[in-house]
Amino acid sequence: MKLYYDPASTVCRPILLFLADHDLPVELIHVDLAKQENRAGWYLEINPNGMVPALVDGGFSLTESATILRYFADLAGAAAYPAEARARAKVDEALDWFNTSFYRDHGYGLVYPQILPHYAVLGGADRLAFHAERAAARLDVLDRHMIGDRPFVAGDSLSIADYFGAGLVTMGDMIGYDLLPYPNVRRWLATMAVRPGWDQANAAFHGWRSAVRAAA
Ligand SMILES: N[C@@H](CCC(=O)N[C@@H](CS)C(=O)NCC(=O)O)C(=O)O
Repeated sequence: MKLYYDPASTVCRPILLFLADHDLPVELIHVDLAKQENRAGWYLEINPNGMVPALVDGGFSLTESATILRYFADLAGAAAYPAEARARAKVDEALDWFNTSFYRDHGYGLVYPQILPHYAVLGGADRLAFHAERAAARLDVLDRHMIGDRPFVAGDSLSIADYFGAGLVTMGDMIGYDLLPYPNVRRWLATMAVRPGWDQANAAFHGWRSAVRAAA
């Protein structure tokens, strides 16, 4: 299987962390977003959205990071994507929440317009303030309702929603997002950050983060 990815991508980092924990025969192929390789003709034939990640497994292909995570988890028979219907539905609920409600306001509404030139058009003080307020409300839901006094976002066990959500929430590091008001989120992220594959899976992101901070 070939996974087309960029190591700094918000939605690729969770897959890299999952692969660090699960033994799957995946060949990693770097599609360098900084060089706009995602817009090259050869890549658009693989993913016409011009985005990473994309998976090609023989004649079968998948786009959408959360779907790839689910597929990998099924292939690995991972406990991180439980088979029991209600447990699985709670994981799916958290994945969908991160990918829609949270990502829209925190990622596309707040962080990306401040650090990615091609999203700057979504910036402006009013828009940023609008999304900042909504992102804070989402984080409050994550902190008090999804995590609460539990260790993970979809129950008592590590799930692919934790892999996914940790990638999205840490995107806020790029703009120095203050997680102080969200103690359960900080505790949860600390749990994820000691996973053996964390540093490697996030190395490119941390390099990018240092560069953004140095330029600020
Ligand atoms: N819904 C897609 C979104 C993928 C996505 O946003 N990928 C970003 C990197 S984090 C990308 O490739 N951006 C390229 C661009 O916007 O030109 C998924 O979850 O896979």
